[in-house]
Amino acid sequence: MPEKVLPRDFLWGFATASYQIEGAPYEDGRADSIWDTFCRIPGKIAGAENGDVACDSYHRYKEDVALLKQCRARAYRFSLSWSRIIPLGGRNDPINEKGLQYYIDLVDELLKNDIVPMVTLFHWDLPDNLDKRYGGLLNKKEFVADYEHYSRVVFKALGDKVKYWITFNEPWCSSILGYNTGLFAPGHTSDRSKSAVGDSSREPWQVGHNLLVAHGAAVKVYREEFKPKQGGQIGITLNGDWVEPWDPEDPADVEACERKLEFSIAWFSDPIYHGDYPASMRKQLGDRLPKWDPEDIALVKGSNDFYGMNHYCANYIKHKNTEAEPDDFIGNLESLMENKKGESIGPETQSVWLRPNALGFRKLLKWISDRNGRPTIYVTENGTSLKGENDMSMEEILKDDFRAWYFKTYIEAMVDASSKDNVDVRGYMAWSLMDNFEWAEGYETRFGVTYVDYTNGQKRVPKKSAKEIGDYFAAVIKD
Ligand code: GBH
Repeated sequence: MPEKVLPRDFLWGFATASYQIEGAPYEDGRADSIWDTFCRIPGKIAGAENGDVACDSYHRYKEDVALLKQCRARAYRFSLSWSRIIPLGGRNDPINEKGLQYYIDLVDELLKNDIVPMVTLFHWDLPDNLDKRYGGLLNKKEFVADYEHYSRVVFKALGDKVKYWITFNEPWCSSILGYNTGLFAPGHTSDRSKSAVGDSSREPWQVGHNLLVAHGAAVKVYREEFKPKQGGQIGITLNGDWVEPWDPEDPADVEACERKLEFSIAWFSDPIYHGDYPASMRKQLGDRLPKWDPEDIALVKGSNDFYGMNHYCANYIKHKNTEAEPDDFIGNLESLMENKKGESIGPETQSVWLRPNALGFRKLLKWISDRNGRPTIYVTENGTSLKGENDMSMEEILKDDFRAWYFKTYIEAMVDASSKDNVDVRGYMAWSLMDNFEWAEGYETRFGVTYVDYTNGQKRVPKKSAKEIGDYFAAVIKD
């Protein structure tokens, strides 16, 4: 490992999300989220699974905290289930004190163990009632007002104890997977064999816009009503993969790489750091990309105290010579696993989209830092699945050398970005503390550093990577 170069207070730990771990969907007054209802539609989730039990963290949160402690984690990033706190979701709907109490108890348990809570307000599980009532994320006026109210309820209840807030996890996924491909809840798409409703060419761009405005509105609430007393930080978490040209000699492939980063990352970060969408998106999408109202962009521009970065992998990018299809969302290009020479971007994993390439992490950290004026970055997710893990013996599962290697090389890449590329990275949350409900892939794909035995009372057993990640950080954080 490299030298001890990360700041003494570097915040590292593990991440999870409410619907992926909690279970207990009907307990203590919780109502459905769009993921509960989406899972009931036949064919949407591998193995017809759902989050009804998941890791049972609603009942086992003390075990989760004990695990974190055992791993020497300094922080824990988790998300709140909005429909546990305000079951019907809206600003005039009742608040469910029991649901709120669960999170107060979890935060107290973390603090008792000297673990810093980092809270995501929204990790995709919108109260289903809001989708039914007014179209959920598609309805800017209603959604923004309801999200603003929900965020205020949460800041008020938890803000004395929580100093790191993330408004939205990966708005790209809510927009594109929820409203273009239909792979994620609420499953809208133009493909009528998959969904009766949806317009893949327009809805995702409106949803992304609405999420940005809602983010800005919640940040305003926090900064005006809570931050002066509570003194925390707030930001949004964006996903993004690194890109390499399919043919580095072809300027069109090099240009396509930049366009891919703009369509997937700068779509959200440019309005926040620069006050408008990237020109490449405006050019391809025309009036399907919403225009900024002055009041809305005033909320959004400058709204990040930090940049939350989720990152997993890289791809080769090849330009296209044809005109963009109306449903295209990546910038009219091909995203590939192999380059012109037939070299793979990285080894295969259980996730078709994920091939590790640690140098890409270093490069993307620098790209984000350079484009946005050197923001403070917290890496809020990074991790990998492992090919065939679900079918391995217990012994093999617990000896997850591939995952340990992934973390080691990615942490080294981050250290290089920090010490050699002048990137201001101050935290890192590994995905995930434990195996959990992997959305449309059900329980087939495991991302945990802890094995969860779904057939045996959700028993948790730390894998090798759970033990080693703490060693990697001990080697690179200053004493
Ligand atoms: C994270 O997203 C999520 O925040 C987390 O909840 C999840 O468990 C974790 O990844 C592991 O998957 O299927 O070809 O349409 C990571 C970013 C972006 C990765 C969308 C998967 C889908 C590609 N994700 N991508 S595809």
